[in-house]
Amino acid sequence: MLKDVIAILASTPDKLKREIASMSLQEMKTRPAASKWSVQEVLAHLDDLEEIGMRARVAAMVEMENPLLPSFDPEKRAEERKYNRKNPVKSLASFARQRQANVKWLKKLKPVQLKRGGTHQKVGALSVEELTTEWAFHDLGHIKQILEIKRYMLYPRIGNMRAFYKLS
Ligand code: NI
Repeated sequence: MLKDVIAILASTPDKLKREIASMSLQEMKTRPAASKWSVQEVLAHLDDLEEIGMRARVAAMVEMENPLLPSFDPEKRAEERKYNRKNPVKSLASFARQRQANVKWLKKLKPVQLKRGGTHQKVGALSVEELTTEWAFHDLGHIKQILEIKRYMLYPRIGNMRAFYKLS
């Protein structure tokens, strides 16, 4: 049941740990561009959203009849919750703890529960299955973002080979 999705969700904390293992605190705090998040901010975001963006929404759909799932603005939350002051190692540890519990919980959901639904304030109807899949999709996007930050870090050091690459 959603085996591929659960596998992604379960593997994300270790993937993140591996990617940041070689980074200094300063590197993790550095934004690759003025408008792009640093690794520190990405990790704080994942830690912060694990409950309100994901677990609480899935739980509401399982426990209630077509609940309204409130929307929120990630950029605004990043400012309010001061993501740029969070300790990235602590954020990752907290995210990993939550994720481990959530994977265990998700594995216990029955097929009939996966079909239950709710209404997202902005995008409308959603099922447990869709939101759980989006959870994995969201993970991969942020892993990709961290890889991109690491590419930004190497870019100035590749000399004339820069001509072959354009950073997005
Ligand atoms: Ni996100």
